[in-house]
Amino acid sequence: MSEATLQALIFDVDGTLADTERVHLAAFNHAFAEMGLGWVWDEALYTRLLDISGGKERISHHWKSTRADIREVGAMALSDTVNRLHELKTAAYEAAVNDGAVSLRPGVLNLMDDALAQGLQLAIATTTSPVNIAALLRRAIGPDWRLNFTAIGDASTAPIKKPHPQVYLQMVAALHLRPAECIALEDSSNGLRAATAAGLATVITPTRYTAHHDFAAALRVVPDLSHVNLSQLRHWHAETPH
Ligand code: XBP
Ligand code: MG
Repeated sequence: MSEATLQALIFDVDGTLADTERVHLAAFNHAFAEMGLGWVWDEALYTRLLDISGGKERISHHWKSTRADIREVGAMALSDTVNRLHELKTAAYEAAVNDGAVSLRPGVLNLMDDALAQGLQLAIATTTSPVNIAALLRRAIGPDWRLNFTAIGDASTAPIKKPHPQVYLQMVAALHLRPAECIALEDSSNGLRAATAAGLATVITPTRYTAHHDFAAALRVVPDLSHVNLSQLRHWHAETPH
């Protein structure tokens, strides 16, 4: 039984706070059309591409693995094009979220409120861009959404993306806690591997994009957080060896 008490929850964003990937997918395809690339990612392909964390990394991976002409495009031109595509994609995603295309998954807000009311700290550990987090939480929580979080780790703070533990290590340090005093909440195997590598017990809420992932190392796998309250989390946390 653990002697560490639970003091913080660290939330992933895409797939955990909200089921966002279908909106990310539409935004990628919008950017490809704007640039006249003729690429269209369908659900099946995108589900496979989600093994690559990070939108820019995903575009580069796809380009390198599908387009023989890549060799003619100089490195500068390649990264410039990828950056431009990702800018267009991020703008389209933000506009869609601001128009209400995404809402928080069941139970997320209640668990956050529960945790804050009982003196726990909250943090965010995501691969995505800061503007995407702000759009989602400003709409779901309100203009003061940042006040709920002690720390936010994202693509701007942690360039080495999941499954590397960088963003989780940053958050544990920012919380001034030990990994044993935190629980991570994730939706994907890249996220689970990153949190586990940072020493964090992890609760998984899969989405249709990640239901086939390997979650053997998870503390618990639940359909969503609608049936997970803080005393439940404390109970599971107490079972973890520290
Ligand atoms: C999942 C990701 C992100 C999004 C796209 O993030 O891998 O890259 O798919 O967002 P999370 P960007 O760690 O929150 O699950 O295009 O901004 O990278
Ligand atoms: Mg995720």
